[in-house]
Amino acid sequence: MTQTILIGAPVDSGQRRPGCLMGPAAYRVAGLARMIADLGHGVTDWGDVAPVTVAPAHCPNPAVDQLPETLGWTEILREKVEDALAQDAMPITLGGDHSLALGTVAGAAAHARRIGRPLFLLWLDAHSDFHTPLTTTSGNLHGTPVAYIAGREGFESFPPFPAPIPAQRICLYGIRSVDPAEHAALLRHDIAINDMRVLDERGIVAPLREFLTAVREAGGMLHVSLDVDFLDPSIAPAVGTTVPGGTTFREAHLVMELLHESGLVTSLDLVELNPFLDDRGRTAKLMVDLVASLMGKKVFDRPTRSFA
Ligand code: 6HN
Ligand code: MN
Ligand code: MN
Ligand code: MN
Repeated sequence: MTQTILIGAPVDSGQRRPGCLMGPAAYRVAGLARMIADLGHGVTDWGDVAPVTVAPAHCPNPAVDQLPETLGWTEILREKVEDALAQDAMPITLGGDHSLALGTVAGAAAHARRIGRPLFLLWLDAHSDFHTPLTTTSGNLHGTPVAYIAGREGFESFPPFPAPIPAQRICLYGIRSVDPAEHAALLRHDIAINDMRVLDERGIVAPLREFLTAVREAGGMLHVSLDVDFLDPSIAPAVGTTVPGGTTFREAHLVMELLHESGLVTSLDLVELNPFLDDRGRTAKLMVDLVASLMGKKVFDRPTRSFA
């Protein structure tokens, strides 16, 4: 049994299509807390948090949008996730756009540093989110968290990331849309890039098992950041940045089932759900079902009998 803490993060400053701020409400309506409790876990809902007000910030790249708002979210979410982990609970942050991971992963990293354990990051996403505020052309800061977490330069207006995660501990999974500046930067970093080409060829299981083995052998903590667009848009339409060729229903569940079996996940983000774009709640419900698999829901508790 796991103690979970739900942190509502109605963040929409990381991109420009309104709607992500309704994400936490949609997860609650879809029954996230009830589902977690029914699986036998503890669940406490901290409600929605609000961003702190920060001093005006400047960025040399004029394209960058809503920097002070994002800085305010980063600060409060770092604090909340660190607090939840300090209570020995698993924080589940209900987004909100992906810029919230600037804060949530910082909180996990601060906690990991304090207790002396290495932190690993699994990024389930169509995008690499490896821009810095200096390289982004869209100006949307939801495209930047992995670069911040990996300790890239260009985040001078942000608080220094606590103990940046070495590239070897970061795994991108499901990637199929990378901007030229991100591509060039990724070539200079030793991050595991499991793009859809790799997953098509090797299958969804093998690369994940390899990563989980590395986490286990290092005695690591594992933060999982799940972007709705990891999923194929045909099953998950409620996201502003759909990219064709995403994971199927079963592939995504299998990822969650393996994560559950590993027992390694210590914190989780659910990001980029835009309920305004949803089709009768189906994306919100699918995300809740995926969390159920991650928290141990399965069809049978014993393996099927072999007829060999
Ligand atoms: N996400 N690379 C594009 C940009 O605007 O920088 C898309 C970013 C998507 C962000 O997946 O959370
Ligand atoms: Mn806004
Ligand atoms: Mn993302
Ligand atoms: Mn994405």
